[in-house]
Amino acid sequence: SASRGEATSEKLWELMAEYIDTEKSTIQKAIVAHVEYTLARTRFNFDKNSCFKAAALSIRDRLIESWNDTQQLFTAEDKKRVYYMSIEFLIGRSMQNALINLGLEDKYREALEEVGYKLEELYDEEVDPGLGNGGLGRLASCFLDSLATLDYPAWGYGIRYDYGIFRQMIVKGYQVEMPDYWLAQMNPWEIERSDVTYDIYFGGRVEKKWENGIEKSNWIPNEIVKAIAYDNPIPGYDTFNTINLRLWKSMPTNEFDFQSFNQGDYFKAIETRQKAEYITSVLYPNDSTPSGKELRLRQQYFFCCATIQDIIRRFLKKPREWEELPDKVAIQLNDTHPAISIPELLRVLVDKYGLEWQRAWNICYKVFSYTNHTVMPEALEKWSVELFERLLPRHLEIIYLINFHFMNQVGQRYANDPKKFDIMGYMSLIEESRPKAVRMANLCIVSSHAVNGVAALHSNLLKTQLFARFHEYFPKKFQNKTNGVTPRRWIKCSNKGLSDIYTKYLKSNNWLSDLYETKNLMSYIDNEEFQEEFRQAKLQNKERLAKWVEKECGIKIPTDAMFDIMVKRIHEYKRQNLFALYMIYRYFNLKAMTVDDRAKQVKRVFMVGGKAAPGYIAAKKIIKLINSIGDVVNNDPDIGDLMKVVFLPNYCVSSAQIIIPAADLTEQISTAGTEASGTSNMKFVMNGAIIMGTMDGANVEIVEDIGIQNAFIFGARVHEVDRLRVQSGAPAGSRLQRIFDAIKSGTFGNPKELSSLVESLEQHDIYLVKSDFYSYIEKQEEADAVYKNQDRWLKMSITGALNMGRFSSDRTIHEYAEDIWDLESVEIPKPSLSAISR
Ligand code: F55
Repeated sequence: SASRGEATSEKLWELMAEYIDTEKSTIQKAIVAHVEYTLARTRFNFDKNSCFKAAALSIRDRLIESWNDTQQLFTAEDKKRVYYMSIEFLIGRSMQNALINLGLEDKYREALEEVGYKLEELYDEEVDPGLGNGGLGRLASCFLDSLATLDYPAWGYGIRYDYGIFRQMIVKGYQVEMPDYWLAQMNPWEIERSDVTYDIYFGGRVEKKWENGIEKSNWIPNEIVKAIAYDNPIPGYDTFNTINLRLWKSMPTNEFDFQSFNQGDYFKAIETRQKAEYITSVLYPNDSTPSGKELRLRQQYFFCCATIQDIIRRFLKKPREWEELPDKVAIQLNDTHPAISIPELLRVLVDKYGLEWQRAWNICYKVFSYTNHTVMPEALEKWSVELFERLLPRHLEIIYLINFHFMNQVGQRYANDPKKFDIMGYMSLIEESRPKAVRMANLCIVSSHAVNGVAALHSNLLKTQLFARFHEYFPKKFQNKTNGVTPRRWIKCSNKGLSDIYTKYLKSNNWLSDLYETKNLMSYIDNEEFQEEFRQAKLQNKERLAKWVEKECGIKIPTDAMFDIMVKRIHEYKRQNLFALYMIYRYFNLKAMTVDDRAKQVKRVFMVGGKAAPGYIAAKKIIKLINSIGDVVNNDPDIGDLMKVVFLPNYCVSSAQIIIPAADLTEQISTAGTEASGTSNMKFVMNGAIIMGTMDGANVEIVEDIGIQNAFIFGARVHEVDRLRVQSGAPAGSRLQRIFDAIKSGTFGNPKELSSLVESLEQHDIYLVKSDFYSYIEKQEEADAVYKNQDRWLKMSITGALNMGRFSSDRTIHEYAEDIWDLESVEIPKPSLSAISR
């Protein structure tokens, strides 16, 4: 734009500079122009929603400016870029984030106020794009925010689903899933790139022919679909850099069904076209168990194939040696969902560009790296060989070839080991089961130069348990990259009170780009004014949530009660059931007390939010149980405000921004060794909540930094879990048994539906709910005791919040850039407006 590139017209520069200056009137003009000419509404009569859209479009104009400059400079500088490939990006709303990152929130607020609109109300007009399930998808979005903020040359690649994660409704206590057609209204942020399209092949067969003594493979597909790019600008904070999230949508190709049309089978031809469009229709709502469905594999290949073509096209803009690819391109695989990119890149190098196998392999290996997000073996992706062969015959051959070479090496390495064949069987990319299956994690480990877990504990488990053999074989490949979250969205956007405190006492906004700065405020820990401001900020957040709960659930909750919150996907390993058992325990205790004793108890509001995968029966029953507990407790006149139980429907990024800042206590209670990291734990503590939790995932590192005395830690440690599992059929103990019996006898909901929840604990209890129960209730009592001493509680809460520097995703991304990607930043100079309109 203006200050760079070859000058053609001074006038043009002047006009551009005027259009993006930050005068109030400039902002207003842009908005009104969009109301009239983009949305075709009248400037005298436009509603809140058109005002939102017009404002969003005016922000997008600015983003396009910086986005273009950024891409131009990335290309000119020709530095290495990282491509973050993820089948999910849980972006959440964009307007406030964009304004904050551009430094224009106040300007827009003023500009809109004069036109008669409240900025905060416009924020609520935006749909919340839910193109992800949970932590994994949200992590990808926090990473993009940090990549842009740290000026790294980076792109995100993913899928533009028509239907995001389902909208959860609670009907009579049950989860009901509604389709989330988030594109019903225009998406003001995206830019359709009808010029950026690629052909994607499926099916068919592989032809072989010999050329100069080398066997050549030619894939003859029997299906072609088109991928079309949609670009989403991602602005960095306090920088002109704006990076790109490119999401692919599937479309039919015109050429291909020409045949069917010609043969006169009109309906067949239309059907083929619809099948092509269907690929990117819907996000799979499983957050741990892979579906194994053909359509899912199609989605994976579709977005990987388009992405690899796009990356190679960009690489080949200049004449280069293929060996330069790893100097220009790093590809991070967010779990195994994009793993098919590996054989795809090899296929392109070998079949299309004629590289020898070994040469292609050496290049490929340096390009890819893989992040694992789970230790649970049943969550590892596998694809049946039969399906693979039918859909991607050439890729299956390539996977067999990778495996052939790898198995040779493993065989040599363990030549004299009596367990040689067991070891080979375990490390093979192919599971010799019935049906035979491709192990996607093994493919990723073997073909990447780096493999990382997402918290220290998790990364160690990968090395010692899940991938122990691989670690022995490739000891240097394994790394840890503890997750982080962006403080822009998770403090600044969500918690105005706390943000104002930080900026006031630190006398600058620097903490937003260097979260370690907040620990300097520890010198104020005994300062009463500071304490009072912190307390007030929390209270206001609680009032905001109470309003939201009343509106969404019709339940009034007291804001002088302790807000005890657990929000995350519903899973047995996360143990929402343990939380529910504690609610019942507390309710029974209250009921057994005299009125006088009751009056001395800490008031608590228990809140649970989260979606269950539609096919996950046990998870759905847990939702029903919690709602049933609420029905009993909330309507018991003996209890009143002493205790409330609320299920927060449709937990999503935008509701998280209201829920998390309001928590006093947060439940992070997964069985030790099951939660890879967790990221809401970080968001909660940053916002002043205290963790009630186990020594699992990133909890371990959080308490390392904030001090274990500033959290309530209970339960079996990871080294004890295996031993305890052996005894997990043991009886519950009388206090817990009484709760089990109450559920089984119908005190909370229909026992025909809910007894199975109890029985699975009585019989197997693989997540150690029984064995952790008593240490859990002990810690819960301790939490009450501390809460009674509000001074002490406040200090714990403040100490936690101020010591979370390490859990900014800026720190995480910096480590990836240094240790895995070998990436340098490229800062886009801010165009100086005066220089432009000189
Ligand atoms: C989605 C689809 C499939 Cl097939 C499998 C898993 C998922 C998914 O959403 N996983 C997920 O969210 N994992 C979580 O990743 C977070 C980010 O690393 C971790 O903090 C969290 O512990 C982990 O469960």
